[in-house]
Amino acid sequence: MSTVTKAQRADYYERIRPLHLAPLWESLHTLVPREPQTPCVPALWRYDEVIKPLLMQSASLITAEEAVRRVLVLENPALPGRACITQSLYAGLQLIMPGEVAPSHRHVQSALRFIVDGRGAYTTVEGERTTMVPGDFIITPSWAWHDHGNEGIDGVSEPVVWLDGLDIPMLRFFDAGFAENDEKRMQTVSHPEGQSFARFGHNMVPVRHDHATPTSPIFSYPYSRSREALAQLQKSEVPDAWQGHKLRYINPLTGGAPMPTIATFLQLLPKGFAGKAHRSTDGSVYSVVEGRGTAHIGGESFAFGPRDTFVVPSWAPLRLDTSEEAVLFSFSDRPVQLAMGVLREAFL
Ligand code: 1HN
Repeated sequence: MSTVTKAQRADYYERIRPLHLAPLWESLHTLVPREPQTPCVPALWRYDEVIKPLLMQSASLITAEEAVRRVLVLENPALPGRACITQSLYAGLQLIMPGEVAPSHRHVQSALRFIVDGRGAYTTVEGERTTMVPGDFIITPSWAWHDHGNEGIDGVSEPVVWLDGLDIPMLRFFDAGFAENDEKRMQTVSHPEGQSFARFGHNMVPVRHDHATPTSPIFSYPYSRSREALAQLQKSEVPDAWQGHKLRYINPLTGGAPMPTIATFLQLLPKGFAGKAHRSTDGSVYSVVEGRGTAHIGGESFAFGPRDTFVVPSWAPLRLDTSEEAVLFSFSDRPVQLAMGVLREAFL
């Protein structure tokens, strides 16, 4: 075989290419790398200085109605044009102005909303309306009808912005996406606000509800409740050296993640926290709710403040420091990796 030349191999590759054949031995190492080799890079989007002014400009260019959803997509800088922030997740910042309506539709893709700025908008999911305030985490399950509006609250009428997180790249990967527009612009509200939270949001569930759904029956996890839990923990336990006080949101029917494809978390880092580095195979998107600090991701450092969004690629070491007490929301594709038995984490 030592007499075989590079040219002979190249000639062979040329001959098999038109037959839609490829030599595995040329790509084996990149197909199964020794450790994750993500094309994604870490990045941070500043809200107050960059995103907010640009979103407000978009409002003078297009209405929510015409746009259907007026969103600035947060694209991973290394994956332009692909509408993804990691290989598996989509993220965007959506604006709805007072009086606007984002019309009713449904799709197979699951969505989360994390309210970033402003109050008085609502989303209606399967006939139940939820008013949004900053820090609330809201779910739109797969194939659930949803429309959004902004009618104001307590006399306040202001632009409302939230972070959308969807499993769009996963559905694209499986070529399993369907979508449908509603005949009505807005759904008829058929359940009183707060009904799903009353049924499922208090560590109790209705006795005659016995089937576990893959998506949490709670549409809205209010910030006031989650924040209170973190405040109590801060008084009573030592913060984890890597992640501070970190809780995961659950589907109360299963104890698993609120959505089959996306896990969500809320964590409190005390003022002056200097976290140890950790990494995991689930790349994560973070939204800063309160406080300031620095996220050291791989070899880069990003100063963060309220309403900023940043992305941590798969397997990139993350170290969090704070100069003020900080609260961070985050989401990742962890439930999918857990179902596949491939999730790995390292606390360094
Ligand atoms: C969508 O339906 C929403 O309902 C937001 O607010 C973002 C991105 C891609 C496809 C559908 C929404 C979306 C989306």
